[in-house]
Amino acid sequence: MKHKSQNSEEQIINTTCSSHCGGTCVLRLHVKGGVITRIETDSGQEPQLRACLRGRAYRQRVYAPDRLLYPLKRTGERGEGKFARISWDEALDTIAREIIRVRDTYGPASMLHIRMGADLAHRHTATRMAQVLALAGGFTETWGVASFQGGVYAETATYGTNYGCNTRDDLVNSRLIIMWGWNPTSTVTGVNTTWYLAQAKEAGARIIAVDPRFTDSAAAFAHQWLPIRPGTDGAMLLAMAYVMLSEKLQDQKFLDTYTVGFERFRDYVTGTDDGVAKTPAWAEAITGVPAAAIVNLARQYATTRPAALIAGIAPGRTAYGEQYHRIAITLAAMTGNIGVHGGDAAARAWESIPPFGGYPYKLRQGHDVSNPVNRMVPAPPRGAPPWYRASKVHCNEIADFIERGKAGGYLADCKLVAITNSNYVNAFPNINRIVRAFKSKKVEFIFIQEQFLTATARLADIVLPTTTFLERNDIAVGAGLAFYGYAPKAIEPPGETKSQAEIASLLAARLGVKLTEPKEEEWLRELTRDSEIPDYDRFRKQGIYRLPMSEPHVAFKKQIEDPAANPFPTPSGKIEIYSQQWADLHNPEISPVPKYIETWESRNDPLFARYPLQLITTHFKRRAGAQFENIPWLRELESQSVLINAIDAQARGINDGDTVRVFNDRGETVIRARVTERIMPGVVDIPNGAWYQPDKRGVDRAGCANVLTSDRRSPGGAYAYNTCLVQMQKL
Ligand SMILES: Nc1nc2c(c(=O)[nH]1)N[C@H]1C(S)=C(S)[C@@H](COP(=O)(O)OP(=O)(O)OC[C@H]3O[C@@H](n4cnc5c(=O)[nH]c(N)nc54)[C@H](O)[C@@H]3O)O[C@H]1N2
Ligand SMILES: Nc1nc2c(c(=O)[nH]1)N[C@H]1C(S)=C(S)[C@@H](COP(=O)(O)OP(=O)(O)OC[C@H]3O[C@@H](n4cnc5c(=O)[nH]c(N)nc54)[C@H](O)[C@@H]3O)O[C@H]1N2
Ligand SMILES: [Mo]
Repeated sequence: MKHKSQNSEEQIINTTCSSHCGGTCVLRLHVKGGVITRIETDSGQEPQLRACLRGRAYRQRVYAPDRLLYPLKRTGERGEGKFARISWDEALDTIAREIIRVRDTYGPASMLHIRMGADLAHRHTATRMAQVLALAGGFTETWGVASFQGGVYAETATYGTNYGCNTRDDLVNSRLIIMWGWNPTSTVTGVNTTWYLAQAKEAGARIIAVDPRFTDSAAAFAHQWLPIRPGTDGAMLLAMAYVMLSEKLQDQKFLDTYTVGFERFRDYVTGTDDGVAKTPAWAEAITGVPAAAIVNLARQYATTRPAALIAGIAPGRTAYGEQYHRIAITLAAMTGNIGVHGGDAAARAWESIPPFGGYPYKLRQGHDVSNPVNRMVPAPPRGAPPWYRASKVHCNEIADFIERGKAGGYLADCKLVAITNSNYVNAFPNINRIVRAFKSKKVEFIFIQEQFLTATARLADIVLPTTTFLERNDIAVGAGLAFYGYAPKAIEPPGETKSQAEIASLLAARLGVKLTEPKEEEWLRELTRDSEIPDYDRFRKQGIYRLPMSEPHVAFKKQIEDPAANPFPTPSGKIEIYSQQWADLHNPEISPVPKYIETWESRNDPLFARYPLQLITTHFKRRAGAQFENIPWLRELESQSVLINAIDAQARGINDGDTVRVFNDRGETVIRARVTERIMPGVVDIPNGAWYQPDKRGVDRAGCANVLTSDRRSPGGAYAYNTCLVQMQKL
C-alpha cells in the first residue's frame, strides 16, 4: 500500500480500527495524495462491522496539531513540559547508553518496563520493546491487567482458562439478559454488540441492568434498572443464590455433573458455616437493592431458559473484585446456563484478545518474551494470580518500587523506566504519589514512545514519536465476533514518527543484540500461518476474513455436551466452585469459596464520615482510556463532568453546570457538575481518562479521576478503581 504524494487519485483503503475499546470495526479511509481526507465505515456485506464516533474521528487524531513528530529531549524539570527537538540518532544513542550504564551498574532488574495495550494490535505492540530489553539482559516486568485482573484470576481458578465468552451474535438466543455493570453502548467491547442486543430485545428477551447508573445501554435496552451500590455486587449475587436454594430452583443435575465444591458454597450462603444467612434482607442493607427485587431477579434467572448473566468487568475493578466474578460464575452454574446457546458462562463480559481470552483463534502468539529477570526467582506458587511472579511489580506498586526498591523487598532499586503504549501516570490510581516518585531523583532515566505529550510523556527524559495504526502494517482480530482484520499502512508516517517494531530494531542494533525477526509482511504471514485464514494474500487484499461458522461460538459447549471427553482445564477437570489452589495459598482474603468480602472505603468505613460519596470512574463515550481526549470533534459531544444525583447535589447547594471540587486525602480535582437522576444517590461518577493538569497548588483542573483513586490493590491483583470515597463541594 504505497502512496505517492503526486498521486491525486482518491483511493479507498479498508482497514480495521485497532483502538483500545476493542471494537475492531471496519474503517474506509479516503486517501488522496497520501493524505486521509475522509473516514467512513463499513457499507458492505451484512452484518456490517460499523465503526463508532471515535474511529470515524481518527483523521483528527492522525493530523492533530499536537501530534509528536520528532524525538524530544527534556530541557526543564521533569513534568515542567520543556523539551527540545533532537535527532533519532541522539535519542537512540542516549537511550542505549543509559540502558547499558544502568544495567551494568545496578543490574537488569533495576530497569522497569511499563507496557499496556493502546491498540489491539499484534505486531506493533509493546512486546517489541520488551523483547529488546529482555535480550539486553532483562528487566523488571509489571503484572496486573488494569481492565479485568479480578476476572482473569477468577476465571482461571474456576474454569481453568481465560476463554469464557460467547460470540455476541449468541445474545439473540437469550430469553433473559442481565447487564451486570455493563454498558456496551459506550464501551463497545466488540463490534455490533448493541446491534445483537437490539435484536435480542426485538425477539422478546427480557433485559435487566444492574448498575449504579442508568446508562445509555439501560435506557435503550433494559426493561428494568436496578441501581446498586458500587463494590457490593457479590452480596446481591449471594442473596440470589440464597433464594434459588431456599426455593430449590438450582439446576442440581448440572452442579452434580460439572462442578466441585458446591456444598461448601451452599453452606456459606445458608449461613451453616458462619452463622450469617445471605438472605435478600441481608443483601438489601449492603447493596441498597430492595429485597423483593433481588428475589424477583433470582427467580427470573433460575427459571428463564436460556439466560445470560453478562458479568461486567467494572464491578470487578473494586476491592476483592475477584470474589464478585467467582460468585457470578457460580450462579451461571446454579442455573445451568454454561455451554448452552443463549446462556453465558458469566465469565468476564469483555475478553479482549489473546492471551486474555475472547474467541479462541488459532493465532500464534506475538507476545512471548523470555525475560532473564523472571528466571532469577522461583516459579510462583500454584494458584497465584495469573502472570504473577515474585520478580514482577504490580502496576499499582510502581511508586512503591521507586520509593523503596531493595529496602522494600524488591529485587533491585528502580533506576530506569521504559514506557511503551501507556499513559501510565494518567491511567493508574493515586497520581499524586506516582508523580512524586517519577520526579524523584531515584529514577535516573525515563523514556517513552508516544503520539502526544501526555502527562506521562511530560515526566520522561526522552520522548520517541510513534506511529498510529494507520501508518504501519498489522492485523487485528474480532473481539466479540470471529474475524481477522488487516490493518494496512494507509499513509506514510508523518514527520519523523516511527513504528513500534522499527524503534525496537533500531534500539536493538545500538545495544548489540539481534532481533531475529522476519520483515513486516513475512512476520504477519508467519503469525497467521497456522490460523483459520486459508489464503493470506487474499485476506490481505480483502481486508477482512470472517470465520465461517454454522452457529455462534459458545464457550465450554464441548465440556458440557461431552464432559467425559472434554474435561475443564482445572485440576479436577470440573468447574471449581471450591478452589483447592486458592485454599493452598492460605490467604484469608483469597477465599477458596466465593465470598462477599466488604471493600475498604465502604459506607461502613470510618472515612465515610468525612467522604460520604462513593466514586466510580467509568469509561467515556468520546475517549478510549485517555486516548482521543484532544480530538475537537469528540470534545463537542460531551463535557468532562462529575455525575451527581439531585438529592446529593441539593444537600450541597450544587446546581447543574456548577464548578465543583471533588476531593479526598489523596487529591483534589476541579470539574463541572452534572446533576441528574441517572445516577443513584450516594454515588458519583467521573469518567476516567481526562488529561491530568495540576495547578500550582497541585490541584488537578481537568477532572482527572485518578488523583482521587486508591493504589491499594485487591489480593488477586484487581485494581480498585471503583472503590473510592470522596466529598464534593461547590467552588
Ligand atoms: N480511574 C480509572 N482509571 C482507569 C480505569 C478506570 O476504569 N478508572 N481503567 C483502566 C483501564 S481498563 C485501562 S486498560 C487503562 C488504560 O491505560 P493506558 O493503556 O495507559 O491508557 P491509554 O489511554 O490507552 O494510553 C495509551 C497511550 O499510549 C500512547 N501510544 C503510544 N504508542 C501507541 C500506539 O502505537 N498506538 C496507540 N493507540 N497509542 C499509542 C497513546 O498516545 C496513549 O497516550 O486505564 C485504566 N485506568
Ligand atoms: N468508549 C469507550 N469504550 C471503551 C473504553 C473507553 O475508555 N471508552 N475502554 C475500553 C477498555 S480499556 C475497557 S477495560 C473496557 C471497560 O469496560 P467496562 O469496565 O465495562 O466500562 P465502565 O464504563 O467502567 O463500566 C461499565 C458499567 O459498570 C458500572 N459500574 C461501575 N462500578 C460498578 C459496581 O461496583 N457495580 C456495578 N454493578 N456496576 C458498576 C458503571 O456505572 C458502568 O455503567 O471498555 C473498553 N471500551
Ligand atoms: Mo481496559
